Amino acid sequence: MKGWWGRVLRVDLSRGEVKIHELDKDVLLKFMGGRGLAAWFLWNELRAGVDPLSPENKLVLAVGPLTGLPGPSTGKMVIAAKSPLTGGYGDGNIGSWAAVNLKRAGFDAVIIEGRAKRPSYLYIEDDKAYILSAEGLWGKTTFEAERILKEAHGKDCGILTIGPAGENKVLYATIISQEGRSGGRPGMGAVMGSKNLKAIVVKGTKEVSVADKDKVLKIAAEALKSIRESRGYSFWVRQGTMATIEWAQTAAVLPTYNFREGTFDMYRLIDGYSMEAAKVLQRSCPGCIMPCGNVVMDSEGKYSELDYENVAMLGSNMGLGHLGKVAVLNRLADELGLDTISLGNCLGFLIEASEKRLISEKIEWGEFKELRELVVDTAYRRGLGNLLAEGVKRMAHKIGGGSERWAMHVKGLEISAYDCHGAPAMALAYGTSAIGAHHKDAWVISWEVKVDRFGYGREKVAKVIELQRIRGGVFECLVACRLPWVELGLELRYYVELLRAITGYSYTLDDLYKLGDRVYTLIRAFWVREYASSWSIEMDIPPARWFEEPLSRGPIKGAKLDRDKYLEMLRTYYSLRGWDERGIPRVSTLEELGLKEVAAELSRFVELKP
Ligand code: PTT
Ligand code: SF4
Repeated sequence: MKGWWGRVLRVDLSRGEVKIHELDKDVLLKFMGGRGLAAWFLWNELRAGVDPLSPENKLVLAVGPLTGLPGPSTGKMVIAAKSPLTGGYGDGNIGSWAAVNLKRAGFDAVIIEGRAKRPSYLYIEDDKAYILSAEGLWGKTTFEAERILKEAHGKDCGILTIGPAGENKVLYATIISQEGRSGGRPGMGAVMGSKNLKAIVVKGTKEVSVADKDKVLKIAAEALKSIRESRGYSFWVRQGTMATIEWAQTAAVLPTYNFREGTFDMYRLIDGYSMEAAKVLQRSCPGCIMPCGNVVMDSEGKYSELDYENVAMLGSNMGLGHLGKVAVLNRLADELGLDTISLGNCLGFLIEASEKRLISEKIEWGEFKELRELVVDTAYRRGLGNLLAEGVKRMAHKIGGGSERWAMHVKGLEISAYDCHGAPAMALAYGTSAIGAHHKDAWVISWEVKVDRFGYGREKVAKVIELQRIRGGVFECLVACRLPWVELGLELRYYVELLRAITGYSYTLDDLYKLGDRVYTLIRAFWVREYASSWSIEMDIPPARWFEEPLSRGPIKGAKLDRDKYLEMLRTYYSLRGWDERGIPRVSTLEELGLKEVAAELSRFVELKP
């Protein structure tokens, strides 16, 4: 096959074995790569109810036909496993030289299972892999571990590592690369830690064979030209995702004080302009011509790479209006291997719990010194850090006092940095995202704010599904960064044309949309199988705060969601997706998407409607 190797590397850490096996062509055509392949492996290979932190769980790394080839921002990969935070399907998308190298090493995916007896790391190089000792690496931060491994294996390899948070199985520990790229929000770092796997080092030098090389180069050059000449290009290179702080403030969706408000009085102190003034470096994922890794010097004199989500969650959401200090917390999260979004949620929740006297400790909004200590304690599970390490859903369960109403999560995954008091479609996007409350699958809020702020109509539901197809389906399976399309309007036809030139198959955009629907429905089946009789539509409903406590200030003061109307939207969503009124895929839908065998398996756990 062209564009794929048709090969998977399987690593059994318990037995200390590595094996290579062929991948069925039909599976590749049906699930493509990245999230599609990962979901297919996890569906087929995991027993329902498996403990996510046991050796039985599997960690999948998957690239796609576009990964690492000439094109718009293709240095990305998907990392997936059953999530210890949510108990459902979990994944993340990371930009790293590890992605490019994995493709060049001759594999479409790596499946890691078992648990090593001693701390280990995986070294992959051109068709081969070795499990090596990580004795001297265990306990190191992600930055230290990556530097040591670079010295050992050379600068030309790609490296993924976990920090102390992953080692200590913090439920939202992530995997870090290149001192500022993070992947796997729903605890992929904890899964790696549970396997005693500190790092994955990849070196690849093989040439990927494509169907029409000249055409690939031509389309890639046209796409890059279109990116460079786009209207927003120069501003994007200046501020990247950090421009969103100002937009979110204006739209009153900037998470503030644990999502109590959507505006922050000190937003100017943490916005894209403040970042520009402090910027010392610009980084990017491999081969990207629209770099968005904006690095500032933090208040402790160290480099910290900032993104919107990080700054909103560790800044306004905790009442901290000081960019240098926010940058310290962000850099610590990267060094320790903690997801900034979940961390900012957990800390905001804890401060509110303290304010409401549900815990005895006194923690104030914006108190940097205490927050800094709590971040480190979380990674090591010390004191209150042990509570913070569990995520807001479990924290609320432990603290009680009605705190579940303002524990900001869906399905156990903490909400990303968009307040939804006045954004019903975005609330639905969180409610129905494939991994819990993450914006990656449908960042519908920018469209919603522009087009119809407070409506609950059918066109909003259709828009959420359309975005889930493209963002959660197409980009996650190809695998490529979605930002050239989202931020600079790069037309989707470039991706389709590239895919055709790479694989030689005559894909259409509709084929890719169907792929998106297939993968989304397969992931839904995974969730339902895990939760079986306890599955309920409550799983798709965002936290009570947005329905019960109106915004007390700002341009949309008084805004809150309407529960009945949200439920109506959810019913329309299920119906458009071909799922029943419980949000469970119908047999006819599964069959139509080529998932007949999934229907047979799922019907062992719940009764399926025709
Ligand atoms: C992603 C999530 C995001 S989404 C951000 S900022 W964003 C946070 N970044 C973190 C970080 O940094 N350090 C840390 N310790 N934790 C972090 N948690 C948060 O993780 C990221 C970019 C961004 S920046 C976004 S939107 C886009 N996401 C893409 C995606 O999901 N798919 C895709 N095909 N392309 C994407 N392009 C963009 O990539 P998760 P990255 Mg990320 C420091 O991992 O688990 O998906 O969560 O991968 O290489 O850091 O690039 O305003
Ligand atoms: Fe990476 Fe940003 Fe480029 Fe996307 S736009 S590939 S996230 S540097």
